[in-house]
Amino acid sequence: MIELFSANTPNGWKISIMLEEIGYEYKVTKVDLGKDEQFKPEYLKISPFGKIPVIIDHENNKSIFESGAILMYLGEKSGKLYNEKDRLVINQWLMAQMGTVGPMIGQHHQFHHYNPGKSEFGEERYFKITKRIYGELDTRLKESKFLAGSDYTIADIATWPWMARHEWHDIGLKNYKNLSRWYQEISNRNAVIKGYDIFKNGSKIPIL
Ligand SMILES: N[C@@H](CCC(=O)N[C@@H](CS)C(=O)NCC(=O)O)C(=O)O
Repeated sequence: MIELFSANTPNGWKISIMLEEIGYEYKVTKVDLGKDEQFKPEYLKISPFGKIPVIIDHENNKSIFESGAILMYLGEKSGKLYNEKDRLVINQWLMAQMGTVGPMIGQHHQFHHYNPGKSEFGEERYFKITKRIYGELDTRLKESKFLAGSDYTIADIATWPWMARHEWHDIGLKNYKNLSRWYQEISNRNAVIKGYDIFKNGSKIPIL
């Protein structure tokens, strides 16, 4: 059984979606970020930077932090969504999500959604970068059905949750034809619908 320490955020949804996709038994332990539960000494033992998500694999008592590392672990363990033939390409798109898509769009959330009016520089900078990311993903998805090729993989699972915040971005996902096609196709998957509703309180995926 896998225990997932998480919150209702894009980085958290990545792992509940993956666990639904591979059909593993799991339970979610909520980490209340608003109450700083991520900084409790017990939690810092399994998450040195005080972040969600983390998993504990109770089959072997391993704990794993960093969503990309967790996706790779679950992909290898299950033999699903991280195929050998495309691994080099999957790794690149996964790392691009970890290093660029998530951190940059995360800043856009901070300046544009949570703290508008506090920094014109921050708002403009991350709006522009997020818009560029939309364009870059759209270009990739014009030539490729999924991010790492013809198969749906952990690279898509890592990236889709950031697009599921598209209403916060004010960029207009609909205007990006290939990115919209990809977003819609993944949004229709049962595992994604279930994994998005991580705390089983009826959360629905934002429509296009
Ligand atoms: N690179 C990390 C980022 C995780 C991350 O930033 N998690 C956020 C929620 S989406 C968090 O735990 N924030 C709490 C904090 O920074 O205090 C990963 O992908 O696992």
